[in-house]
Amino acid sequence: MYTKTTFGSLANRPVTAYTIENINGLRMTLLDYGATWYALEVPTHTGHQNIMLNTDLAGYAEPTGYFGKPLGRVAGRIGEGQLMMNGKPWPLPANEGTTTLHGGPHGYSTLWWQAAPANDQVTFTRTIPSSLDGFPGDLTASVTYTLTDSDEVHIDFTGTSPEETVFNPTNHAYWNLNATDETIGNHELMVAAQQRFEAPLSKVPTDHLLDVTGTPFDFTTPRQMGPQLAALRDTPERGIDDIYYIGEHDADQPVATLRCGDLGVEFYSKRNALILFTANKFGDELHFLEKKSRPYVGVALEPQTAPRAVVNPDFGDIRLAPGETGQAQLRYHFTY
Ligand code: FUC
Repeated sequence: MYTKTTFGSLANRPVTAYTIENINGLRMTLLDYGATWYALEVPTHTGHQNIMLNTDLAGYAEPTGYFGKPLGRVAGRIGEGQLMMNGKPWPLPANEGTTTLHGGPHGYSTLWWQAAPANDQVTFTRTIPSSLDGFPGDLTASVTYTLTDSDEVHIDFTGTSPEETVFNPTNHAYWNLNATDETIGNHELMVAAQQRFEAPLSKVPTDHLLDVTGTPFDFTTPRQMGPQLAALRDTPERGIDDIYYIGEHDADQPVATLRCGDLGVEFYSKRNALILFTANKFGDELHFLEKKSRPYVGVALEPQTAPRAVVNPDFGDIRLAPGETGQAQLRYHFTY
């Protein structure tokens, strides 16, 4: 069953929320603005507990308000604001210096979507003309969030365009599994990757992979995050904002797991990379409804094809041929 409520209004337009609850009492709430994953509430002894960072509509409308939002057409950073399409440069609008970040200034996260709710899922659809987001080809896109009775959320992305384009979406949910207002320092994290991409201060990755073994970036076996982050406090980033390279892997094995006490999230994806971002510089400029904004207030895990695939096909293929339907799936399994 789903319930539909008016969440608020933004730019004189009503924002609608859809809440789906499964047979175990697990609840997911979505917004049509930004096709946003607003909340995931687990049933506990003392009632429901939301484990995602969420904010108000003003916060979601900020250009960097990526909380729980889908990122597309291309998640991550495209350096020098340009693609190569059939050997020719295709300039893109930039939104971080000369970089095009998370689909650029008019990416998925900034748009209004048409919602089609059903018993256990909501599909958000829309067309994104090339003239709107600056990427090649008019894209017909969908983002479907499904809550299963086996306590999984599946996010299915599709995209198709009459002209050749690029397609590499993900979701930017931030997690904090604490019932009280603590940071993610007490969470235990596993990331099934032995390498991360080297990146200069621009965070646009190079082709060079760095071994994480024995470094504060090493989560190949479950590690408590606090001590790892403390070891990075004197680096320019003061934490983790890195692209882990997972490579080929068994899709039935989680690419990452996050735990805190009785609560856990397992992340499944067929794709070869995962961005791990620990909100290292968050402060008073942000406002979350249930947690005070500060460094490490949440952690984002963003499975995707390695952003470097934009320039180097050795790291994956994100091209979408004319008329072909691009597909990507993220799966989250919750334990509580
Ligand atoms: C992640 C990071 C970025 C950025 C964004 C909000 O994807 O890689 O650096 O801060 O989220």
